[in-house]
Amino acid sequence: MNFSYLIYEERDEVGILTLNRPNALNALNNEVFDELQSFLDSFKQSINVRVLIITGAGKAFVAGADIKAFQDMTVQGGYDFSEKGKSVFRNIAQLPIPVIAAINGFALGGGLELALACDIRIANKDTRLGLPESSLGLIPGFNGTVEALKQVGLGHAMYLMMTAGGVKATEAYELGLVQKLAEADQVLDNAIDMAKKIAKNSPNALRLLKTVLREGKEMTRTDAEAMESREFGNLFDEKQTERIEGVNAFIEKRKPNWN
Ligand code: CO8
Repeated sequence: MNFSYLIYEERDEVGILTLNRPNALNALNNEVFDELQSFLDSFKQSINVRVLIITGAGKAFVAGADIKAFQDMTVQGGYDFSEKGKSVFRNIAQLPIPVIAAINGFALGGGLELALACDIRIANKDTRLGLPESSLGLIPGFNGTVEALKQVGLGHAMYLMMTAGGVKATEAYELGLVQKLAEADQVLDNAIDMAKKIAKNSPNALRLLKTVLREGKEMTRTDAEAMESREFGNLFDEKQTERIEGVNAFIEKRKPNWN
C-alpha cells in the first residue's frame, strides 16, 4: 500500500509503523486518520508479525491533533473528528497482537492519546509528554480524559490536563504514563528488543492477555475475577495447542514452537 503519511516495514516478527509528517511534527489530521484506518484494515486481515511498534519520524512522536484544522471547525465537525480519532485508536487497542508506542519525541495531546491506545510505552528520556489542550481552550478528545484517568488516577490526570505544559519523560515514567525510558537515539532499538522478547511468548496467550486486561479494567472486580477464571479454564480445552506446546516444552526442557 502507498501512503503519504505512513511508512511500514517488517523486521522478522516485528512490524514498525512510522507516522511520517515531520514538517507538522506528525500532527493528526483527517488524512492521517484515513491512512491509519486503511493500514489497520489491511493489517488486520493478514497479520504476519507478532508485535507492532508505532513511532514517529523526526523530532516528534506526534505533537497532537492538527491545531490548524481547529480554526474553522464546526460543532458537528469537532464531534465527528473526535469520534474518528477514537475509532482509529480503538482499532489499534483491539489489534490481537501487542502494540508498543516507541515515543521518540514529543507526545502531546492527540499524540499522547495515541500512545495511550497502545499497550506499552517506551519514551525518549529527554522528551516531553502531556495533554496541553486546556492551553488552547480545548479538552482532550480522543479518549485522553478516560485513558489518563484509568492509567494514572484522578489527581495525576487533573495535574496533567490542568497544568497543560506537559511533563518530562522522566516524570511521565514516575507517574506510570510510560513503562520504560531510553536514550534519545535508542528508543526504536529498545522497542524492537522488547518486541522480540514479547514475540517469544504464546501468541494466543498474548491475545488473551490483551482481552483480559483491557476488558478487566472496565469491569467490577468480581466480574474481572470471573473472566480470568473462565479464560484460564478455557485454556485447558484440548484444542488449545499453544498451552499444550508451552507446557510440554517446559517439561521436555526445550523452547516452545508456537507454529
Ligand atoms: N498541529 C499542527 N501543526 C503543528 C502542531 C500541531 N499539533 N505541532 C507542531 N506543528 C507544526 C508547527 O506549526 C510548525 O509548523 P511551521 O514550520 O509551518 O510553522 C512545525 O510543526 C514545527 O513546530 P515548531 O516550530 O513549533 O517546533 P518547536 O520545536 O519549536 O516546538 C512543540 C515543538 C513544543 C511540540 C510545539 O510545536 C507545540 O507546542 N505544538 C503543539 C502541541 C499541542 O498543543 N498539542 C495539542 C494539540 S490539541 C490536541 O491534540 C487535541 C486532541 C483532541 C482532538 C479532539 C477532536 C475534536
